Amino acid sequence: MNRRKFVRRSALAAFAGLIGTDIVFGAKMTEGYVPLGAQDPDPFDLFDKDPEMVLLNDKPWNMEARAHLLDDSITPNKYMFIRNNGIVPEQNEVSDWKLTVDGESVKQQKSYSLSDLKSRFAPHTYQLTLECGGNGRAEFDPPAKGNQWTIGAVSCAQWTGVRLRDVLEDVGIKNDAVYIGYHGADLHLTRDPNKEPISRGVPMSKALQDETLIAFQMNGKDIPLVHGHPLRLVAGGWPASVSGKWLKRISVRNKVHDGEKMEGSSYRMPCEPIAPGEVISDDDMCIIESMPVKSLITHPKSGAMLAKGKTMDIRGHAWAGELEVGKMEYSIDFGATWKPCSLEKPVNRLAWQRFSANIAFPKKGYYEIWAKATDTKGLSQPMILPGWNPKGYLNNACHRIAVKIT
Ligand SMILES: Nc1nc2c(c(=O)[nH]1)N[C@H]1C(S)=C(S)[C@@H](COP(=O)(O)O)O[C@H]1N2
Ligand SMILES: [Mo]
Repeated sequence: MNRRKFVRRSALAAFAGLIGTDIVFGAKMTEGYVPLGAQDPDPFDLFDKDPEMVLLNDKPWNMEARAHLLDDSITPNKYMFIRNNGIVPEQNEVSDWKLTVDGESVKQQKSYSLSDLKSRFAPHTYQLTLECGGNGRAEFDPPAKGNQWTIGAVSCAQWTGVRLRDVLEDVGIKNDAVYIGYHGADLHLTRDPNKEPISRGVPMSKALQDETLIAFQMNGKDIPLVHGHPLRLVAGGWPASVSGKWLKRISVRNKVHDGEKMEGSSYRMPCEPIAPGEVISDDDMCIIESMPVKSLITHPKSGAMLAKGKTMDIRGHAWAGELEVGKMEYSIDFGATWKPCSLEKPVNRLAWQRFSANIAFPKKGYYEIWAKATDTKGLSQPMILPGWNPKGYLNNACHRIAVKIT
């Protein structure tokens, strides 16, 4: 048999293997053709996502929500954005999953099974805002490479797990501990087992907060595979990149964690503002910690129409990283004047807050509704794009929707 025929037969056999049955007329398939049954599955089905979600990338999988899909107080899985840096791990070995805590600053390395974690530590549940540091990147000019997130890389689900602090206390931490770093089970895109797609972390002060969890449930059920099943770190209010999925190992470090995507321009901002497009040295970049104040109008959907004489109910969510949102306002005159929205307290620290308002419009025509949140330290969202930076992080400009009064 010649080489070409051999390659063709093995390709056919591989396809038949993927599909799970013989391809009856396989010999008639054009060379190079990939049968539908062997192509990547529909990601909306695969990850239980609503078809209105927006797929940004398939290698790796990245998907964002649209503003009106984020209307629920507690984000359901179907509207939760997906941000992967590598390949979602296959999970056949969940029953013997182990979490290891090691590093220079542990007294002695220790491992826990899932049932150890669940039986030996008290469970806690918090609703936690997770926003990708690159949410809003699409608006930067000159453009920043990476997923072109618009506004939908944010979620606020309910997470249940044990406190990282309780586990660290059980392990025994030395006085020189500075930082923790996570290691997940996902594969690097090159499939090189010696490379990690991402390994980030937080300073001890954040690691030891009540709300920093090693979670095993999301919205009262096992965490969905793509969001970190069976175990993930959740540290709300910081760039979601610190919330490590598929958690296998936590290292307690005696220096700032130097894992993948901790250095260079990854998740770091110019310590002092720079001009758009300016080249900046790594030494002048600072690690992003708390996320800035931000908000989203989740109802109505942009483009809504309303009959003249009626008033419009708007609502949405606002959040402010480590802080609370203290004030929420809206404008219908391009930011010239602002009126107050009513604003609820968060259900717990680090959860987003519901706001609402009832708006009257003076006459027929086109309007924009702009929403602006102010944190408890008095910092507000900018009306236009904030400071340009090489990777396009931290765009917290006011969200706007268009409405027509007819
Ligand atoms: N192991 C692992 N953890 C990870 C990532 C990843 O690629 N691998 N991505 C991070 C980034 S950049 C973000 S924004 C969040 C996204 O979480 P989600 O996909 O559950 O919404 O997970 C973080 N944790
Ligand atoms: Mo992210």
